[in-house]
Amino acid sequence: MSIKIQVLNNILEINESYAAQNRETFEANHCFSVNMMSSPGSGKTTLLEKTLERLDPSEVAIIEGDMQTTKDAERLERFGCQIVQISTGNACHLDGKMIHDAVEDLDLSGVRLLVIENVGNLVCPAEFRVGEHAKVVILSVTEGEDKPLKYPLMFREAAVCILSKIDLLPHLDFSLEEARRNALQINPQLEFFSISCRTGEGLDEWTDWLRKRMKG
Ligand SMILES: Nc1nc2c(ncn2[C@@H]2O[C@H](COP(=O)(O)OP(=O)(O)O)[C@@H](O)[C@H]2O)c(=O)[nH]1
Ligand SMILES: [Mg+2]
Repeated sequence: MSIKIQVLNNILEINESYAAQNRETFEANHCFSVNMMSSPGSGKTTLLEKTLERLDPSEVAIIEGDMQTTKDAERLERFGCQIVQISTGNACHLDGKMIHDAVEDLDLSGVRLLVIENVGNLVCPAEFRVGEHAKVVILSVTEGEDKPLKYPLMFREAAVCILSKIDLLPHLDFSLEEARRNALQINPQLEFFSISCRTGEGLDEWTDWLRKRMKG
């Protein structure tokens, strides 16, 4: 048992060292970095598409983490921004080294925003810092208000919680207020955006938040 714990500690220590190096690289390039995490299908790639419609794609780079396919990267190709795909195979999260290696394939000069789309999963991605400035968790209204309580680490680590697909609210019993209350119980500092990528509601507020952090 103690040997297992030692191994895990070493893995996390090595990860922290890569995360610190990554952060230095982001800082040196004046590049704000966000790590987007959620369950599969809560709308990460769709939100990225809508975000890229509103920002200058030449100032944005994307790292796409996916276990098997390159489908998300293909969806974003039309914007012309730099994209690196990480295929994690069986791994359920991105770690510091994967981001370190991906960043080597990017030219960050002139890039003001790096968005990392993590593997869809509300558990493991929260355990591995990758050097990002902010973790953003997306919770779609079809997932239930209780998820912040069931997956507390994810919501504790996040700086921002996006409540997505709010156009579906009329068809559901989901309470935005209860979801917010549950998330704040885990992390009182969380900032919220309620967004529909279908109607566009909330997208301006979200992209304004990003713009303020993209250094000149
Ligand atoms: N109604 C509705 N559907 C959405 C919204 N955002 C994403 N979707 C749909 O949800 C599904 C999963 O979206 P995707 O962006 O691939 O999720 P990801 O797996 O988190 O990257 C797709 O069918 C999207 O069209 C939204 O705001 N409203
Ligand atoms: Mg996706």
